[in-house]
Amino acid sequence: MRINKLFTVLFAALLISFPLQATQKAYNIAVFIPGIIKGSPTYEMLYAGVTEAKNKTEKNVHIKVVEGGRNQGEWLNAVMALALSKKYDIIISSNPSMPAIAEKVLKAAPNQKFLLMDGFLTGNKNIKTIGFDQYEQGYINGYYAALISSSTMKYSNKAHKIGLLAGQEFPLMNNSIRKGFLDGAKAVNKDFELDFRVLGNWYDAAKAASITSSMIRNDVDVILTICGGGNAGVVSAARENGAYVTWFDSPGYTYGPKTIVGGTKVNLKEVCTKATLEAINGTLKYGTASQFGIKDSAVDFVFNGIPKSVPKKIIKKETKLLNTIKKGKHPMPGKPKN
Ligand code: RBF
Repeated sequence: MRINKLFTVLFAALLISFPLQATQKAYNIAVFIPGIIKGSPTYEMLYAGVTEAKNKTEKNVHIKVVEGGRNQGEWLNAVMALALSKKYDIIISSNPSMPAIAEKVLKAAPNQKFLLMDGFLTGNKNIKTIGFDQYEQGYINGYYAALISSSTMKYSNKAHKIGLLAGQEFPLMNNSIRKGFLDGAKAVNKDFELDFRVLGNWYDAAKAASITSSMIRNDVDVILTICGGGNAGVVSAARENGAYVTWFDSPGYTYGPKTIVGGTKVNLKEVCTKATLEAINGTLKYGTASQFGIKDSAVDFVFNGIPKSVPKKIIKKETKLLNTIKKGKHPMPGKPKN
């Protein structure tokens, strides 16, 4: 009889707790991609980072991914619609133009929370930004590009010219990445010049290939490519016309064996996973901006994958540069102050 009673109590307890679990509110994340994921290293890492957080947590997390597409004029309305739907606990996105868009959206949807990677903003209590030291990333990339350009490798010529193809111009591109890239090259030899070109979008691989060919005709022998889906055109033109490419933000060697000779990375995926988990657990510090660089191991050179054609001497010099920067012993007088 007593046992029967115990079972009844247990059964009742189970009945009560099941519906409770089922109705436990899910944490809803909207991932807004300002462009398209495929071919854009930072967006691929953003998506992978949020997905990893969902896999790591025991909480019930839903992710909705929205690609904003090529027309940047449509992004504000797309993010606004996500916020006004009031369906999402957080909107997660990435690129330096997103903090300004989020601020506009917050005027109409003041309770929306944002986690924005690759951007910088402090003082808005709904927005957390996490950025990387792009000057440093440009610098270590440019130093390596100049070493390749000065080498006796097959396609390296005598001219002290390296190139950078950007999808579009924006302050971080001009003041940090482009400047760091040239300053790094000048640390190898002050005669280095930069052939800087702009694709005008983040997808046109055919146009990127034709601009690349023109750079190579202009004696450029190493090109840093930062133009999303356009990167594929840079690699194919460099392969056909005899030049080298360096990659940015993520390891890129597999996209152009022998042609892609180097690359730098940011650990956006790992940092995004950590911040997303904090958001889910309610500990993310909104209103603040985090900035990570080489010393934090958040920006680095990718040694794994360098083709055999690259002289060991170059790899040694790049390793030495990184170690000196990590120890705080490599001055970078041109670095912009935040
Ligand atoms: N980078 C990409 O790889 N693909 C893109 O579609 C892309 N779109 C961008 C749009 C804007 C308005 C801005 C400011 C930057 C964009 N970037 C894009 C650059 C990206 O955020 C980052 O700065 C670079 O990848 C260098 O780390």
